[in-house]
Amino acid sequence: MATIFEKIASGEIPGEILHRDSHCFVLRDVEPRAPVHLLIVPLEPIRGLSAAGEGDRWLLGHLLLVAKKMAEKFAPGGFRVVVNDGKSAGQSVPHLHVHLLAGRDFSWPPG
Ligand code: DGP
Repeated sequence: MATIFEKIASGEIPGEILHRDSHCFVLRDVEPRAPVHLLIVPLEPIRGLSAAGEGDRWLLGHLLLVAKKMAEKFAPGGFRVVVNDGKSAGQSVPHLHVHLLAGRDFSWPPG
């Protein structure tokens, strides 16, 4: 079954796309945890980081570089990048995505 992110990428479900290239797209998180909360999502429906392999090396780097590019535009004061993987980490959508959070101070370690 297609994930919510595949449906947004295909246009089946509407979503404001802030960036799109041939490998990924970026949208605002529907449940923002910070004033800036973007999701960088690969078009390839990899279940999560733990399902990525050696062949995904370039794509994984690309996702981080797109996060950096988005941060230059939306998060000039600093940002945090998060990848949740699996139930205990709170992953709710089984499609790899990078959270880009900014616009407030973050505690460490994260909760
Ligand atoms: P995670 O918990 O790491 O799997 O993050 C999934 C995020 O996806 C979560 O913060 C909420 C967001 N999300 C879920 N459904 C939608 C949707 O339909 N649109 C958007 N923009 N975000 C969604």
